[in-house]
Amino acid sequence: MSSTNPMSNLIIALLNRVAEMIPDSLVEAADGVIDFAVVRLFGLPFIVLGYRQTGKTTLLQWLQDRPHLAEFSPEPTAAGGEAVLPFTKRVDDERMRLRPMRDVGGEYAMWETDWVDLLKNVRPRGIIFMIDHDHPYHHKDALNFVLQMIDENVFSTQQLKYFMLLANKADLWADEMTLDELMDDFRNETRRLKSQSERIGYGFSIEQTSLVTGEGVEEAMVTFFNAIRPRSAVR
Ligand SMILES: Nc1nc2c(ncn2[C@@H]2O[C@H](COP(=O)(O)OP(=O)(O)O)[C@@H](O)[C@H]2O)c(=O)[nH]1
Ligand SMILES: [Mg+2]
Repeated sequence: MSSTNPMSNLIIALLNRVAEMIPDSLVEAADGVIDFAVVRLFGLPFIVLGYRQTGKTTLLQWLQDRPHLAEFSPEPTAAGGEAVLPFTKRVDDERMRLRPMRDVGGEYAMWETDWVDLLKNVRPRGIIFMIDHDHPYHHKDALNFVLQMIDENVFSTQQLKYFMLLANKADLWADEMTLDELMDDFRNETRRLKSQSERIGYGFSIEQTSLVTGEGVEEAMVTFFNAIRPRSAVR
């Protein structure tokens, strides 16, 4: 379309004039409404990461209300991961549409590929990072990788509102130690997480869960999804 067309020129001039008249506060409110509408339509974007065998697949099953059997023992998630379609979940008495996109594996070889791709594709509003009581050095590596990945992918983490670390499998360790004792191995990483959250401006918390007994899971998910949902500016 040629911009020398007098009608187009008039329309453009009018639109520019209207744009000038809209106060910034209204533009911000409109951003809020757009976020809200996009999430309603496409689902709340979040990702689940963590070293292998920490319960990522089990958590995604739990969220999808797949009945959790005691003997439920998913196969290790293969390279590339598995697609997870958006689904609706009742959280805190509200129906929320959730979009985790993929269930990825936790092997070292998958971090640079599947984890980075997932971050870029989802542009998550929240990250759930899972650990358990075994092999703390692997979880430390994985957590450091994720914190580094957040720093290196500014565009993909623009919407990040919350980082939740789940110390899972509490049924296997909580009798022997407290959450603080478990997290003792992660002092440097916790400090790094805290300082990054302050620098970039996202919230974070560390929660104890067991996907086998259900301990702490519902509460953690309510906190997480409430922290990352956009709120409509209009009521
Ligand atoms: N005891 C115990 N086992 C769990 C818990 N959560 C998951 N598991 C088991 O740990 C194994 C690995 O879980 P999975 O979800 O496949 O981990 P992923 O590799 O991170 O996806 C499976 O056998 C699960 O049944 C938990 O809270 N407690
Ligand atoms: Mg898995």
